[in-house]
Amino acid sequence: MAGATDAQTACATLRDAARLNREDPNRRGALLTFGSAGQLVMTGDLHGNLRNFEKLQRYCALESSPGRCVVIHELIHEEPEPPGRPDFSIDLLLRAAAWKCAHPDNVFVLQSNHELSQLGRHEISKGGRCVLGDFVRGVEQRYGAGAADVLGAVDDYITSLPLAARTASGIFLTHSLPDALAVDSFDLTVFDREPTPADLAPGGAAYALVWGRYHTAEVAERFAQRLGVALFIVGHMPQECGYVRIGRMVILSSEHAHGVFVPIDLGRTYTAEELEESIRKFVSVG
Ligand SMILES: [Mn+2]
Repeated sequence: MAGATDAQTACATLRDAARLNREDPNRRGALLTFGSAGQLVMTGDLHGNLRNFEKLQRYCALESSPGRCVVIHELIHEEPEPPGRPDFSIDLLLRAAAWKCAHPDNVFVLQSNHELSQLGRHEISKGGRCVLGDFVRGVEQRYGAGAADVLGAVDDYITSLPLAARTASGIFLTHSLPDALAVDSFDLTVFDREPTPADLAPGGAAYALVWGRYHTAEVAERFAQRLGVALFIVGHMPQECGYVRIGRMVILSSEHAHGVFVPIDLGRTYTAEELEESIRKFVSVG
């Protein structure tokens, strides 16, 4: 039975990870940058999937691979199985925060729309299910009377997340891209500053970035030109087969049995086709 001590440990882990997120040496404003040495592993949405997360940890083997970085995003809000049980994706959020604390120079987490919905308490209704309500029930089951403190530390942690990462080779990593109609007017200066509460709320640039959907190759092309990048790797739009490539953009899903990730050699450039060929399935990881 979880109790106050567990809640204290969880809060300390989340607050330590939040501090590390804010103080990342790779970070300027809301943007992480990676140089041209080593390898970077990028996932799609994880949505509480501990099985794929553990495979990712085994694949990355950060204890013995200090030159490898890993970027993950959208960790919370799983699909409870069987229906009706609480959402225990707080477990993955804590495991990822602990991974960040253990390997602060190797583990990076990006802002996502489910995290922002949790922060803003904007309920998401999914097939009649209350996504935030189920998450809170899961936190209450795990931490009992300490649940409110843990939820407060989760808010601090979510607020600390950077919005995007870019590599020296011109790959831009983000949860999603702005909607087609917002691409040309999108406020790029949001990447230069610590996201403000207004940036993170509906109508804000950070919010628009992580909520955008249904991008065409032409939209990705226009946003790539504005940013001066060659390729995008994103998540957000679920891919039953694990991934899809749309022009300069690769969309990854990491939350199910057909989930994928992509290891990138930071020392070389990629065509979109080469990036697609580098995608790996979690089922291939022992
Ligand atoms: Mn999303």
